[in-house]
Amino acid sequence: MSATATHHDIAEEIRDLKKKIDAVILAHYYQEGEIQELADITGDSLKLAREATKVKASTIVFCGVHFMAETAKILNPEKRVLLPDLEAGCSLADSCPADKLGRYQEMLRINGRKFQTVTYINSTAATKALSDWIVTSGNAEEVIRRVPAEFEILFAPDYHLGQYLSEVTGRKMILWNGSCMVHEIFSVQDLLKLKKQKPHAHTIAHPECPANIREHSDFIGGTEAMVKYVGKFAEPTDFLVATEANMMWQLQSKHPQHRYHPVPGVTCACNKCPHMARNTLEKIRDCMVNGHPEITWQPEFDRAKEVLTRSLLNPPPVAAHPAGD
Ligand code: CIZ
Repeated sequence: MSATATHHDIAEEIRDLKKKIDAVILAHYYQEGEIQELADITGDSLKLAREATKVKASTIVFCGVHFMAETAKILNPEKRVLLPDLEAGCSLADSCPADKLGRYQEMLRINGRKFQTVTYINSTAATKALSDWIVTSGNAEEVIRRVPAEFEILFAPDYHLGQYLSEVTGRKMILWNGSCMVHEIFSVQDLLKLKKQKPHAHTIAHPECPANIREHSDFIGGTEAMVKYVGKFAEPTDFLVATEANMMWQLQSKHPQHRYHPVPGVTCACNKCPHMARNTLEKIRDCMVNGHPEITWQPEFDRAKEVLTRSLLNPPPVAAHPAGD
């Protein structure tokens, strides 16, 4: 293929490669639209982790960031998992290295605190391996309610998500001081300006947003919950959206009757995750041709697998109705 191959040509190459190497493409909602369009499955971390366990193909090409591809590998050790750019990281995962978390847990134990560690999926496998539970924005409330009441909760690494979960579940939490570089920078002044310009618009915000954005929102939820929420509006409606800007593509494609307006950041109006942006069509094609970068099994994956399986794949059974009901 020549250096001047268009995106259309590369997309065609990728479609051919999927058959040739027996691969499926999983893409997060924060990927560029052209990548989501090519994917066999799109979703948030929870949906993608669950769907990865149902994949029949021998190779998963994961278009997302490192911790997501790592999760797919951990839950499917027998599959080959390719990540187009190994450097696609996460500011939240970086904020909570396993050694630092381990030292903090040790300090709490020495001080006689009885706690369980609940960790956001945006974390490394080594950090997950030190945790009792893993949550995503899609199942966090449900998992928090599974933590026995006699334990305090150490919530890592997202301070804002932890604060939000503490508010909605009433559980006191010891909060790690991490944040997402994208959700952290929404400008409340610009949101208020936008709300004045569009007084009938509904504001939907991700729980990774700081409290000053959440308190001006009509709905707070992860990306999957946002898709469901806007789908309940039959009439064309304006939505002000406070999450990664590529989510607009997914909302537009599922519910095109509405109008979506990204809430601007303090320094720019785009709010795109620079890590997600590392994956490009060219890199997707190249990883399928070359068979790398590949996520390979690491010693900490065994323990991370136990926690991930319990937290994401084995929700508690729905309470049975008493006999005679
Ligand atoms: O759960 C995820 O995938 C993240 C990181 C955000 C969201 O709500 O989709």
